[in-house]
Amino acid sequence: MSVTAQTNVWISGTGLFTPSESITNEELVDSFNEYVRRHNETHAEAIAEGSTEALTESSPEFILKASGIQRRHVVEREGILDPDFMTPRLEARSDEDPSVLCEMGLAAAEEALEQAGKSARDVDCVIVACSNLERPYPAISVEIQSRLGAPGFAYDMNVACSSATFGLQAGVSALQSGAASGVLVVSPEVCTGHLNFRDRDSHFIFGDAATAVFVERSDEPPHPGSYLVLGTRLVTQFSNNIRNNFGFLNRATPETVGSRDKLFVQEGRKVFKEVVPLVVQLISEHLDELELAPEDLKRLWLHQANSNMNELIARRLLGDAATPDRVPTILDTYANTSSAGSVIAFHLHRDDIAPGERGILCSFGAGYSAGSVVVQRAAETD
Ligand code: CO8
Repeated sequence: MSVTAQTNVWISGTGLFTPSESITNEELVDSFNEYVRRHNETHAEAIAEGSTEALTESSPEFILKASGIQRRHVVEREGILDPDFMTPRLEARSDEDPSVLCEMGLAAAEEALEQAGKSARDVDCVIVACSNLERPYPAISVEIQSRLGAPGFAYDMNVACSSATFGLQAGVSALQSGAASGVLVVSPEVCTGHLNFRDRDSHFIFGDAATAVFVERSDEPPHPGSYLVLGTRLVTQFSNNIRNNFGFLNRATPETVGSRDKLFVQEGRKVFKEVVPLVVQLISEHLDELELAPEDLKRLWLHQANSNMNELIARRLLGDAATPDRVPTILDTYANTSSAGSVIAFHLHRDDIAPGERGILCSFGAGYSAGSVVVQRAAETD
């Protein structure tokens, strides 16, 4: 499904919240390997008998080579690095305090509004679009709306790693239909809360961050740094290769509570193989529809899951012209922040785009789901 902009809709501000704490690959692997040593020592007899398998250590060299990740920002590092706990440890909050996602999202939202030169009065729709919501209700978006003091309406949505681009499409549609005049799409991601730090295959993949994008309707560019949305396009295709079975029905089958599938699990190789062609097809079809060619894109702000995956996507689209500056990487320092990834790349790597030049935000992940948003920097004469 795609929407080609008929009314001018602009991205006029973006914001990023980065947690102050971070973990290097070496620190993460030290903690994981200590867990492995303890596990193998405790189960030495069963391992010797062959009734239990010994766990294998992780390595920082593998992580960097397989993913491009060097470190990740996290909401809380001590709990993650404690081999007895291996989960972020957060203090309980009262219902009167802002929730964790609200606090992170609010920080990003305030920066996006400041960049756009707008206040909360200019926002009449808040969409929280992210992979895992802290609670079912009340919606985090309504909490953010209330704390900002914005009128209008708000709702939460989840399309895993593609949440932000799906949220942008919803925002653009609301602006074009007249349902809203200023939309904040907020993506707070505490990926470490649903990552199994005891799983060697995936313990290194994710980090935490929050982003916000302000979109508005206007005949003229709101300011010279604004980006006109030329079109959005979405696609989904069911797959069990990335899955998390945590949910409210777990308590109805208590014998399954706490099992491995109640956190993030994936078949990483299959995801790599199947998602690359899906994304290349999505971008190619979207560009065709807009009568553009890959060469017309100055920058590809891609989802940040794996640097090898992004290189391959870029090479299939651009050939030898797929240089690192054209396809920026932020996952070396942020790791995979799910829906926030492509927006972080856009937030940090767009100042050198010249007036009138174009680029694409593209996300992809569980579902499978993929979304693209083609944008053009305001021309000088606009
Ligand atoms: N240390 C050392 N060696 C290791 C480790 C490790 N930690 N892990 C695996 N190995 C070994 C394996 O045992 C294997 O050894 P052998 O060859 O002897 O069998 C070898 O390394 C190769 O293993 P893999 O085939 O698994 O390694 P890959 O090269 O495929 O790399 C990746 C693994 C990095 C996971 C890669 O497959 C990948 O990035 N795939 C794409 C994944 C992707 O894009 N997923 C999207 C998920 S994000 C999303 O949709 C959002 C979900 C919601 C957010 C969830 C938040 C928690």
